[in-house]
Amino acid sequence: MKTSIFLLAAGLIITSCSGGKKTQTENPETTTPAAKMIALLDSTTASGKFFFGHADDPAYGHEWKYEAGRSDVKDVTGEYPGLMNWDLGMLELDSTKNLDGVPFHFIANEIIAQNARGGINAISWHLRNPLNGGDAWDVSVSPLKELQENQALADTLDLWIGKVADFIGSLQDTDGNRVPVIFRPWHENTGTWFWWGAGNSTPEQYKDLWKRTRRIFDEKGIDNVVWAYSPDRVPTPEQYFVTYPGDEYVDILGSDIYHFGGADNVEQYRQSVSGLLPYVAEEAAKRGKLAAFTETGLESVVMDNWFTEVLLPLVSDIPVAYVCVWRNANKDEKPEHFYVPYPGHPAEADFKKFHDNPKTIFVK
Ligand code: BMA
Repeated sequence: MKTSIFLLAAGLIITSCSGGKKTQTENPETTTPAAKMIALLDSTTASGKFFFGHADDPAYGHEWKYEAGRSDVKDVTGEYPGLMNWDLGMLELDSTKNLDGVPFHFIANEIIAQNARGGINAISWHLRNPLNGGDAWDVSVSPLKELQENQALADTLDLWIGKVADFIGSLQDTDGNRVPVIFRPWHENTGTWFWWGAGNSTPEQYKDLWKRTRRIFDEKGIDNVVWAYSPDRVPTPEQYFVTYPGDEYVDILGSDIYHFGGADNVEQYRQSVSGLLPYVAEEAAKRGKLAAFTETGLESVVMDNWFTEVLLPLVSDIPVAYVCVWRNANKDEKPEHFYVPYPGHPAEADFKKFHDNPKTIFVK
């Protein structure tokens, strides 16, 4: 991977990116927004640093909502997170706001602003269940088991995927260039809680879903997506690849692993992470892909030293391009549901220390 960056810098055309193909002819892939972001993430990984990410960061925090320029991460550290995660759930229904009430025009503007300040953006999608209209967690019916025989259902799903493709394709900077984003659809599929997850689809049906998604994006010529595969924890590392769609569909190998149970469960969390992420990173390197810790966190940050004593040592030696924690829901809605400390929280000083560590990337 390093080689390709040097060659790029020297103006030669070679790519190690999207689709796993390496070509040495004139290749538009080297100049697409996606290819540029892959090169950036590649050099970040090579430098031993990682982007620190936070979901919905400038939209709302534990004690505020929609205050221009505000962010709980910035309130504590003085900088924005290096990565922001955004969710497109409800875009498929033409709603103006996502499932957590964040307006889609706000999301688009903030993605563009984050890109302009040198940060990066990732997108998740908690979409509705296309078979019964329930939410992403509605597993009472399994659309993927019926997709082959149910053309109306397939049409709905294709339409929904197309809307997300159009939204992502519409993200442009002030020069009119598409803004690259990491898209990690169909996440946490090794868990049983989403309608696309384990128990609600076979591995083949799940892989077909990825292929369908890629086909729709490719047909629309969307060239600003870096594709991330992000299953939840798996019992053995080998199981990670049971639902893997294939190297031609994926750029980033990631995983979502949360720390549940506070101080009593630190060892369990450590084992879950160190039992999988190093293997994932090694596989990524072998396949010419990137690795990332796509979602993690300790809800309410109930350990005052979690960022520097638990998370940082755990990921320090694993070559991941980014580490993302989940959102700081507003206290009026979900008072316990936050993953970075806000001013006055007991973990504030530790998070500041985490920010000051040279390995973590935040942006001004
Ligand atoms: C979940 C929770 C939910 C939220 C969803 C999508 O983990 O934070 O409250 O609706 O993510 O952001």
